Amino acid sequence: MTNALFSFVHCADLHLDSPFEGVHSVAPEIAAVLRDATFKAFNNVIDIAIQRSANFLIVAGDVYDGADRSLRAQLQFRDALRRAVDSEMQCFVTYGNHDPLSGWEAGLKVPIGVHYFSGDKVERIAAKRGSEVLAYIYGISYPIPQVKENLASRFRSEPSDPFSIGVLHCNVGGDPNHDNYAPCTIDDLVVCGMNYWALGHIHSRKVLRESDPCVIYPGNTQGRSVRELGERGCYLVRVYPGGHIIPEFISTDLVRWFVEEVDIAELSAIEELLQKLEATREEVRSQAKTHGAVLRLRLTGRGDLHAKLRNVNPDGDLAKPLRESEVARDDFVWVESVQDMTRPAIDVDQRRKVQDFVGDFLRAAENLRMENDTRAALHDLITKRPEHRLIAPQIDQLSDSELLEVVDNAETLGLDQLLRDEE
Ligand SMILES: [Mn+2]
Repeated sequence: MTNALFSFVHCADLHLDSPFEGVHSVAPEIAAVLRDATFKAFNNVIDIAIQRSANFLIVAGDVYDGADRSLRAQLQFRDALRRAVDSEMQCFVTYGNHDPLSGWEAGLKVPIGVHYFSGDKVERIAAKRGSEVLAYIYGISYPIPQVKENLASRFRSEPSDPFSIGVLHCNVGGDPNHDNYAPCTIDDLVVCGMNYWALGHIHSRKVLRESDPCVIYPGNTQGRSVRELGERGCYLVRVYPGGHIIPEFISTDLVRWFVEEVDIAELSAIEELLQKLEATREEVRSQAKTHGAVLRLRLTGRGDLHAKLRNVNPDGDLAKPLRESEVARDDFVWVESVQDMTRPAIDVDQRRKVQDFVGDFLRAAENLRMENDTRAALHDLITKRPEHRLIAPQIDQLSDSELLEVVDNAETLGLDQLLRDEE
């Protein structure tokens, strides 16, 4: 194959210095690894760019986790960019909803060779090798956190560009899992005349379009919660004669998140469960390869063990033994939590048909689930109770599916109590 004309690295959503969500009672040694993970991930991006001799680097927004960017994050970001420009690599940076221009800046000197896009208008900057222009980079930063305008419509490439790249932090196609900032459609991006769109904002990587133009969300460089599973990284994009583009994903993360389900159906003793959890932990260790891992374990299924788990503290009795001896390892698997979602061994559908008090209880729960508006029905039921005043605000915050989960859990809990009395 012919050599690439040039190449660049595209990353986004570094969220420097952001805390790992939901990791409680964590050993200090592991906490230190987690605290540094976002920084080291970005340093991995720079290492990759240098080792692969990329000509320039693009960061498509959300460099920082909060508008009150920590000084530590600003210093580390600046130092990492300096390493890039010392290797003769230009850097192009936009800010997104997490780190808009209205946020706090320490006023650090910007290394020569780094360009921050302004928030007023789309700027057009040349990416060069010596005096040769390789591409023009178009970009705009968020002046404020919540940009509702379709910023894509402001981009237009110049016909004389050898290659055009748009850099934008935006929500393409109204992804409901992310705030709908700078909303646009894929067609809005196609008409701008770019060869490549370096996007940011959506944390799961996605190639939205392979060519004419190539449109990519690289995802974030380090997963930070149970919602951000699996490997995370950046794209090395090689451009060939004729504008042919080959993007290569390269992982940059230090620590990976996993969620594993463990079915209790075949298990009869807590001892067996512990063995199965340990085996699951070891599977995750081999999947994570040499990376650290954070693991959420979900106990699922129906079985006799469900009743035995009533007397078990998931964190103290199950998670804690699994965490022992993890601290000293580079390839640690830190069990974040063990969640008990098991159900009793009985056939609930059959039990619901029996004409007794337990049957009445199960039918009432089922009726509630089958209501056209479960939320309103639940509301009617509990407004008459004195504790309603305390729990009403929390109930209002639950999504419909979370509310149904609450009803399911309440049914299981009630059934456990009633069956215990029957035993
Ligand atoms: Mn982000």
